[in-house]
Formats: sequence, C-alpha cells, structure tokens
Amino acid sequence: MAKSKFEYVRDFETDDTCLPNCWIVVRLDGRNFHRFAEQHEFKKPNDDRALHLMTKCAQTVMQELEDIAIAYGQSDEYSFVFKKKSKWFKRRASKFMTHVVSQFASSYVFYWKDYFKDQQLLYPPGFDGRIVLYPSNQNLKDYLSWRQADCHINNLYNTVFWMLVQRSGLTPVQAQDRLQGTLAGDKNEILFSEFNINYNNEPLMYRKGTVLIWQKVNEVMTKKIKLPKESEEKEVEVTRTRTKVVPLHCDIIGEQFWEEYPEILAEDS
Ligand code: DGT
Ligand code: MG
Ligand code: MG
Ligand code: MG
Repeated sequence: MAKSKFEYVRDFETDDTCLPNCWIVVRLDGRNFHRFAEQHEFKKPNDDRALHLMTKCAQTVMQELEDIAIAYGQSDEYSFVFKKKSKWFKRRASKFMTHVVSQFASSYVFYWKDYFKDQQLLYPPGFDGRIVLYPSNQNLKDYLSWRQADCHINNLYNTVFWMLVQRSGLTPVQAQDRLQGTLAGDKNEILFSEFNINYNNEPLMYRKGTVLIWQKVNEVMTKKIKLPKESEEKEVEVTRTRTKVVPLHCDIIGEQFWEEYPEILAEDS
C-alpha cells in the first residue's frame, strides 16, 4: 500500500522496548483505596473479601496474558514478573503495563459480586501501573522481599493500631501517638500483653501477602468413550495434568522458597 503523507506522524512514537535479559516487573496499585475501602466498608485492617478478589484478578491476569512467572500481592497492590526471555509484544513496556492494568481492573469489576455478596460496587475503581526492570535474579528476589517486608511492617502496625482503636477505645490520633517510635518488638508486646494476641498466629495471608505461581496439578475426570468393538459407551476415569495458578502465603525473603521452586528463576525463563 502506498504511504500517505500523514505516515510521518508515526515517527513521533517513542521506543519503549524493555532491555533484553531483564526481569520485567509490572506493579499496579489501587487508586485512592483509602477512600475506596471506607466507602465499601472494608473490614479493618484486613478484609478477606477484598484480598481474595485482588488475588482472583491477579490469577486472571496470569492466565490471560503470556509469560508471567510469578506474582506477589498485598493490600491494594500486585506485582507481576514477566520472564527474562519474554518476547511478548516485542517487549514494549507500554503493552505490558496497559494489558496488565486493564485486565486487572476489568476483572475487579467483573468478579466483584462473587466476593462482595451484599455490598454493591458504588463507583468504578482505578489502578495505576509502573514498570521496573531487574537485570539479576538477586535484584528480583530483593524486589519481592522489599514488597513482602512492606506487607509485614504495615500489617503489624495496622493490627496494633486497630486493636487500640477498636478494643481500647483510643482515638486514631491517640493510637498513632501511642505507636510513635515503637519498634516491632514493642508492637508484638502490646498485642500480647494488652490483647492476648500472638502476632505469629495471625493469618498468613495478612502477614505474608499472596504469592502466585504455576503448579502442575492432576485432575481426575470421568469421560465417556466408545470402544471400537463395543456398541455401548463406557465411562472411564482419566487423569489430566494441568498447569494452574496457585496461591501461597509463604515467606519469599529466605532462600527456602527459591530452593523449593527453582523453575521460577530457571535460565530459560
Ligand atoms: P494511592 O495508591 O496513592 O492512590 O492511594 P491509596 O489510598 O490507595 O494508598 P495506598 O495504596 O498507599 O494504601 C492502600 C490503602 O488501601 C490503605 O489506605 C488501606 C486500604 N486497604 C487495602 N486493603 C485493605 C483492607 O483489606 N482493609 C481495609 N480496611 N483497607 C484496606
Ligand atoms: Mg500508591
Ligand atoms: Mg493505592
Ligand atoms: Mg497500596
């Protein structure tokens, strides 16, 4: 086809190809979820419906898009790690980011009612996105460790904060003052001595966030087959191996996780 005189406008498009051989991380985060959580009466500090909906959306993203090796989520954020060798959309950063964020946002609305049975969705939620490239496995592990450490710090703080407000009747300002300058050990001690809570017994999903990985699972199903020499159909059990996205709530800061699942960082990834 002949070129039109307008074709030159394409030259204004900027190249956003991601550097080769790097892990491509897309992190999304709910826009103004402080307000969104208030308006939709999220339980404080952790709402299981909200956390499970986030994970359902992230599973959808992993299943619908190509080349995601692992994802990690907590609070109103999720990080998706694309394989180093991914050639998806010629590694264009804008394609990765927009596909992840739009698929996630539409899933959030689509699956809302499955998780928030009697709570109506009051307005359309939004999510921001960013892309970061990590050249080494250690950088990637440190990135994920950073997000999990963030989850721990925030969750410990929020757990004590809301105990002081909900159980001891402190105002938010008083609770904030009480926690000013306290270390992790102090917060654990307040929880234990004042509320009889051992922080280590709090649900893993709250303390560790959610890791999504691909796992082979065996599925047994019954199938009707017709044998050549017989006239009637017979029901037989067949086992199929499928790869599914599985949620885990485990530590990813230590080496154990990476030793248990070496395929995540494997060279051909
Ligand atoms: P942003 O991200 O700058 O647009 O603003 P926010 O308000 O989304 O701030 P962010 O992302 O730093 O903090 C997440 C907010 O989401 C935080 O205010 C608490 C809220 N949130 C997330 N998960 C839950 C939950 O399970 N329960 C409750 N009550 N709030 C939650
Ligand atoms: Mg933010
Ligand atoms: Mg947010
Ligand atoms: Mg956030």
